[in-house]
Amino acid sequence: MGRIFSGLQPTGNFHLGNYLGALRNWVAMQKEHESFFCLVDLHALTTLPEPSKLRSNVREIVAVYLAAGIDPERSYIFPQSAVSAHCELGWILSCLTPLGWLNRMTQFKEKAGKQREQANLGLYAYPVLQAADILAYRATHVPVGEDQKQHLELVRDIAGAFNRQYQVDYFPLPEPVILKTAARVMSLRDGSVKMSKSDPSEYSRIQFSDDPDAIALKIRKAKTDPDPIAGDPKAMENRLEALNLLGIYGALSDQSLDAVCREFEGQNFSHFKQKLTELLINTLEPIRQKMTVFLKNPERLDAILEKGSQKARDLACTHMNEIKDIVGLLKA
Ligand code: AQP
Repeated sequence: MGRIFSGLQPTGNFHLGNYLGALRNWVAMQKEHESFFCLVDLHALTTLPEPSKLRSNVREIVAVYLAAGIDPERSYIFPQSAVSAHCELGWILSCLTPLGWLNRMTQFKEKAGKQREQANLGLYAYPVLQAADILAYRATHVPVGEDQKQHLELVRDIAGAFNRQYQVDYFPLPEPVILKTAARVMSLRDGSVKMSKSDPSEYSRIQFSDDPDAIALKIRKAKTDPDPIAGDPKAMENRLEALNLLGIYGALSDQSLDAVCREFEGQNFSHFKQKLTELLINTLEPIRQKMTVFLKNPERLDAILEKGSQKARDLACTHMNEIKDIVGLLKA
């Protein structure tokens, strides 16, 4: 049995990509691993959210976790900011991280875009704090979507740099767990960019807050093409939007893309979209309903966060004392 660490930013607009790429896998993995599921609110600060919105997003995300099937009796749910070890370790690791490694991070390049000079240091240093998030628990497995692959490779590099610098075998090199299906869910409007919270168009993503009518409308409006579905995905290589919808169907119905293409071979997208809408509603509507119930009981959500924070603090603090000893700092 290993130890899992993963997290979502409480930045609102939780979407199908977050669910299929990350959250759904956590639910499955929590049965076999000691699991720490964080709400990475310090990372969210890089977008300078409105304080009251950040606070309400934190509760909303706990409700998302619980409604999707994270079991608070089995797994620990807590806000990143409740455990000061993340920042402390972040500093120690930043002293071991060459700028060249950070300069290669494509997420920073994409998010900073042309405003690179105005981008904040937090956004640039984000992957080092992410390394600290994971290594503070000496986690062995990190279930994420494919867009996080490069950051996870960096975490392994930083863990290795620490072990080499101090001649210890302290940090395990955490394994990214990236599923084959729906590891990267694409925008419903443009199959060449990933579905994301910050896309200005709501029609680009299916959100957890969408009711069945909204889901049906978004799928109806989702971009496709006039050609019928081919029996072999290889024959659809350049039809990115079509492949994305078929991939979502496959992930939700636990089938390979090949199997989905065979099932709908020769049919047009209007029929397929109806089937996809049904499947999405059957999966997401029970989660949305449960979220509403959880959100009506904020005391319970706060108690779950408190319990998770206590456990996370205890473990991370034990590790921080060992880490301080290794690097030559006085223990607390
Ligand atoms: N489109 C996606 N397909 C599959 N997995 C995805 N993830 C995100 N988008 C997709 C996975 O969800 C987790 C992200 O958590 P986060 O809340 O820290 O990420 P984020 O960057 O705020 O989410 P977005 O939607 O990616 O936002 P923006 O608009 O900022 O780019 C991770 O495991 C990620 O892989």
